[in-house]
Amino acid sequence: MRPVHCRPGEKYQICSVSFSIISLVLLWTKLPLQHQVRFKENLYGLRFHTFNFITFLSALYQLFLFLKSIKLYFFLHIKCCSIFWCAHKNLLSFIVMFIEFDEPWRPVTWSGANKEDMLQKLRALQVSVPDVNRLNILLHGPIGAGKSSFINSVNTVLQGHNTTAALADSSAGKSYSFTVKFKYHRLKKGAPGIFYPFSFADIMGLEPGSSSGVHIEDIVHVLNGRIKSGYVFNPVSPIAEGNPSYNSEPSLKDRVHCLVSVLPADNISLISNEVIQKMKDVREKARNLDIPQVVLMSMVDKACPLVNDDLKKIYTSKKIKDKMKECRDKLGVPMNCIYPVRNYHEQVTNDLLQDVLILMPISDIIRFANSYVEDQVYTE
Ligand SMILES: Nc1nc2c(ncn2[C@@H]2O[C@H](COP(=O)(O)OP(=O)(O)O)[C@@H](O)[C@H]2O)c(=O)[nH]1
Ligand SMILES: [Mg+2]
Repeated sequence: MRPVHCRPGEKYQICSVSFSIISLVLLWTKLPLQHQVRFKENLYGLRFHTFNFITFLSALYQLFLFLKSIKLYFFLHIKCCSIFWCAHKNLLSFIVMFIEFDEPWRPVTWSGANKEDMLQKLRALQVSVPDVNRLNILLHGPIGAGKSSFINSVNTVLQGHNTTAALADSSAGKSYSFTVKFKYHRLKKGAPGIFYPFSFADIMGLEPGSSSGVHIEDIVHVLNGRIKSGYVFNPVSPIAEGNPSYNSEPSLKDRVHCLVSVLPADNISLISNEVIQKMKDVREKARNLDIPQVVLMSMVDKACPLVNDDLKKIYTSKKIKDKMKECRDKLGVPMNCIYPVRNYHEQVTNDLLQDVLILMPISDIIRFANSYVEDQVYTE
């Protein structure tokens, strides 16, 4: 039998069309990312990842080349191919969404031993001042930022299973605040009736307009410990002195010992200037009282597909760093006060990476609060 000989151009066409078919099949079947063709390039210390988009583009381009060049000579294929390769490379540098740093810019030990170590420190914690039986942490921020979810997440990490300490609102519209009652949430510690020496208050969300959301004066009262647990916020007017929930003689144990501002990473730019200004005002009042402050950036999974895929990339994702810089600029806080977190909101079982990421800010918040209490008593 006579052997079949292909001309070089034909060979290229066969390769080209096979590549197109494989790429389109990969795309069509939506295989998990790790099974897909990935192109990686190193440029100025940044690693570029290309996903479905590039696979799709190259498949289309190869198909186009094949159809167009059926009647052309081989050298034309080579030329088109090099043009395609240059275009491909340039395109890579424009896909900023998937840019990743080679090394994490904030080191994290993602091990079970580190998690246990942080948990152990929290279990062994004792407030430095005997008169203060527990540290009060106040969370504030726009509605739907993930404040209640963060309290639930901390509880979930400490208990080791799904919890609902501060009910999170899952209504889609998010036009009103779900948390109206002022209440410090205590977190159970092993045996019945025993609690961790710290508690969280998740106040009604900050909303634009003076007649909605919690009144700024009420937040200042909370900071000073003048509002008792159980008070229902009135957005129109702040608490009156004669109110039974008004504490006219607050002591150090009633005050807020750490203020936590919560911002959602996925839509920081959409938060109105009015709400940001309210948050800045609260922060200023807290600063005047020397209360330590921390910023939590929630919804990191929604903001960055890389992080949604693998939480370990939280400090290598350029997108997350950019979002943190946006928080820094909006609120005027240094980067070392900002912690990105992914709350437990749909999972019902604990995840090591998520636990470590939640324990990092919590350990610092508790340490800052404890040293604030200590400073208030022992300085002077
Ligand atoms: N994807 C994602 N959703 C979150 C996260 N944190 C909270 N959520 C969801 O966002 C919505 C609002 O959260 P919530 O805690 O009630 O916000 P709050 O108004 O600040 O207390 C809820 O549906 C949560 O399930 C997060 O880190 N990632
Ligand atoms: Mg809430």
